[in-house]
Amino acid sequence: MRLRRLVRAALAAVCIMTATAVGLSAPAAAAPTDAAFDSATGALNVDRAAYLSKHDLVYNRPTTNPLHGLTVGNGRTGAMAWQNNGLTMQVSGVDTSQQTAFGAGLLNLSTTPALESGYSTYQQRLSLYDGTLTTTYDANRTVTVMGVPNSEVMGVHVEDSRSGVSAVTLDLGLWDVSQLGNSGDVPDLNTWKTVSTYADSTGAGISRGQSDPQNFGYTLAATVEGAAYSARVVDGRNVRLSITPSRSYTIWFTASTRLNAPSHDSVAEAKRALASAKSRGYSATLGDFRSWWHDFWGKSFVQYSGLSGDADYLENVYYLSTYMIAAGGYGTNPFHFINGVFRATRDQTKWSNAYWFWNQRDVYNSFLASNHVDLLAGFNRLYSRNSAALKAYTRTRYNVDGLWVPETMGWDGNARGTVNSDFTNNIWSTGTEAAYNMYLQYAYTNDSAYLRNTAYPFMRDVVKFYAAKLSYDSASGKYYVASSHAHETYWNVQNAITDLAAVRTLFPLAISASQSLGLDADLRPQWQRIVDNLIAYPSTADVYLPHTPPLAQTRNGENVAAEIIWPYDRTGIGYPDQQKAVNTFNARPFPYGNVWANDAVQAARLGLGDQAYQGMKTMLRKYQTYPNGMTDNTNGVFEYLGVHLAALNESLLQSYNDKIRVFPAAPSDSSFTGRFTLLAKGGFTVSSEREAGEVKYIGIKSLYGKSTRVVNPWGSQQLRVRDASSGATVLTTSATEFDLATAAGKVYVVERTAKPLSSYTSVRLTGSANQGEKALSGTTSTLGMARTPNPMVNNSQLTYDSNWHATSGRGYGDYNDDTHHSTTVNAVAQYTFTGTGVAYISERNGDMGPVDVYLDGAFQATVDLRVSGARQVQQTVWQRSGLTQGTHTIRIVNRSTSVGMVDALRITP
Ligand SMILES: [Ca+2]
Repeated sequence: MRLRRLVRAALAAVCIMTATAVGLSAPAAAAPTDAAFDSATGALNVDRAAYLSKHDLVYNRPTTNPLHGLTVGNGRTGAMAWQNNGLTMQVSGVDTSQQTAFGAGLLNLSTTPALESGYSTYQQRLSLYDGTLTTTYDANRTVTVMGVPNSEVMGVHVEDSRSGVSAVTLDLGLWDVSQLGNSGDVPDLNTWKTVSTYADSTGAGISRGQSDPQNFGYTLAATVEGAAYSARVVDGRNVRLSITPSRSYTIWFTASTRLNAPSHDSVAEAKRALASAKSRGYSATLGDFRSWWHDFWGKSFVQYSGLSGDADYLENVYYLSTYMIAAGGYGTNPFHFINGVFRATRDQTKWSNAYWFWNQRDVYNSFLASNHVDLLAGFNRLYSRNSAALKAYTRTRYNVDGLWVPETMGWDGNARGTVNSDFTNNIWSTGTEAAYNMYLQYAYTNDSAYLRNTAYPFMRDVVKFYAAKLSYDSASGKYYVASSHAHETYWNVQNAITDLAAVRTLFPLAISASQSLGLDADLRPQWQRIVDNLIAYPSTADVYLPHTPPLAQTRNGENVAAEIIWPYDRTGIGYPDQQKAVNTFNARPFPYGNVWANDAVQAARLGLGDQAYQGMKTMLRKYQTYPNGMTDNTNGVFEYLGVHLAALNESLLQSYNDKIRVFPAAPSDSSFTGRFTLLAKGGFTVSSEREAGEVKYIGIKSLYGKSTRVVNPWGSQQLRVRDASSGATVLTTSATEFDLATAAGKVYVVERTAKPLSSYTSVRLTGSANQGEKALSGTTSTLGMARTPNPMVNNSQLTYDSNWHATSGRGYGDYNDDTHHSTTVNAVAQYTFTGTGVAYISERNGDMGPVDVYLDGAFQATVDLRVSGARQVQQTVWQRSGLTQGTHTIRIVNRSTSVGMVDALRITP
């Protein structure tokens, strides 16, 4: 994905952070005495309702900021909720417009007197386990957002026992769409500027895109259960339900799509879907909805905790991110990496509607291990259903009988975004990534019909593209790539490592699949000849290179050479070139350089547990800026959340190379506790626990009866494998790896002979509900909101003129490990706050100089930031208290060509 040029330059300047392993001390901890494996089910024994309640997002004060709205969804439809004259939500559906580049509309529920008046306690809770968003005002008002599971219908249930409520109003509306820009690549934008409305005895709605020739478009509509109401059209883009005040009622709303509606009639579908939900009723539907989410969470489990709470924070982000992506991941179209189903910016979108594969892969990768292969299947369908169009275009563009996939692809397979961009127009490797994902869908599900009918034909055609496009050097007898892009970062280069990795990944799989399926025997010799005679990866003695040197101009911020580690799976722990891969990782040019940086996943793959842990923290410090888990980054929304999911999974379990390896990249700190039940390639649900540095056991449930290979987590200590149902010992070994034949449905326990599972006390994992705001140490990242706002304002929140520069990741101990600085006389920084006092926080150092501080336009003091001796951080260099409660502006003006700096402000309420 293309970064804007300025951003790219700035990143190159400031990303000086190196991937240092932090010296986590490991004090001796008591050996663990309990274990949670359930030998009967072959999974961890978890009270999920209690455990997941630890990770509820809780706002203890209302937010009026749409960008901070909490996210609630049902698999196809999502809403972000905030308070603006009652409950306001922007509704989005995964199929509502061309890849959801446009939002569906706004819903507002208001009462007289207002919901948010006359109360003393407030709590809004996103319950991940139930999938619900509940707002409670005192003990007499509760508003619960939920939905019909995996549908285009959601609901708002209100319990309001206040006396004297005189009016309840539900508004559905759109913003002004007359100036709408064509960010959605829509054939006729007028179809999206035209809004129609209805209001009748069944409810009211608004529709857009009704004449879209591709059958996109939708109807946002609502009705009421449990209270009388009247419906009316307010104006050309707003409709209203006036509801008779009642103690208990439910508003059902839908963003019904033409795409998924019979005869593409979204108005009829909206009315049908609303009537259906109303007929089923709130109580039964809530039960359905909770059950759907409970089943979802029952597929897997992770615990990644300790390290003074920071690991727990990463675990919280894991569950929240899983929820957010799944909440919009079951549509006809995939969850888009930016547009998703959670937006609060009306129709405004930062990127087009097209799918950048590099970014989509981040969103979806984790769902293999977390046992939601059906989610990845939705992403794969985008490519498989367009395979005919892609093959036709490959013929047109390359005159090749094969399949090339555009890195940036439209919903219908169009390549406009790729071929019109210098960044992407010569990338070849995307087809392999798409084909490999299809193969992995097969490998995790054992769905041989899918392999035969969908995955293998796609793989074969991508292989045929490469076989036709590779060059052959008769002098050396080697196949090579004459000219392609090493992804977006090096253009028109020889032997892009991504292409060589693509061939080494896909060709052997295609050969093997063609053999097992008994297909294309005539093609196999050529494919094998290419594999056997492919040129080596470009490299020095120490590191892999992104392409044959000399290195081309850098065009984007991707660590291309490290791609062979992940997602191409060509090296990792235990490979002969592991050290070279580690060197390549350590020498990567853009550490954590953008919102889709997958460094932490690669660190985990290389067994660098502390770096994977620190890398996840670094990504959140840099990008998780909102208390709902989301980001203010202008180049992405959901990628860093997906990368986080994959990095955490790969820290706990790896199986990409058909070996089950538990805790390959756990943090070294002895306070770390890891537990999981995750899906391994080949069809095994694998459970294990690691506490105080000790791996207790491995539990393996075989889904399909395949054989696997297991890495001994205790080195060469003797272990045995027990059949959990009979208790019989299947094998005993001291080998560092061993093969395990399994029977479908059976559970196996891998345990040390010296300390078997039976020596642990059996426990059930539980937890208690979160009640407030969480913070990630050393960062400004928070989840949830406390009753009173955080008094700290980071440097990133001030307004600066162009003479200031952001610096981060220097490791000196600055607040959030970042600052702004200037060496320009009269450079101005300022910030407007509400409160009675302010403190200015900066470093002091020998190379720094004077700055002037103004408050509300009046000069306050000249502050000298120079100090002799060691650098001092987070110093309060000036402060003022006792101001009139209200709005004030602090201005900081640099006075010299020495360094002036802002690290943070601290506001007194
Ligand atoms: Ca700072």
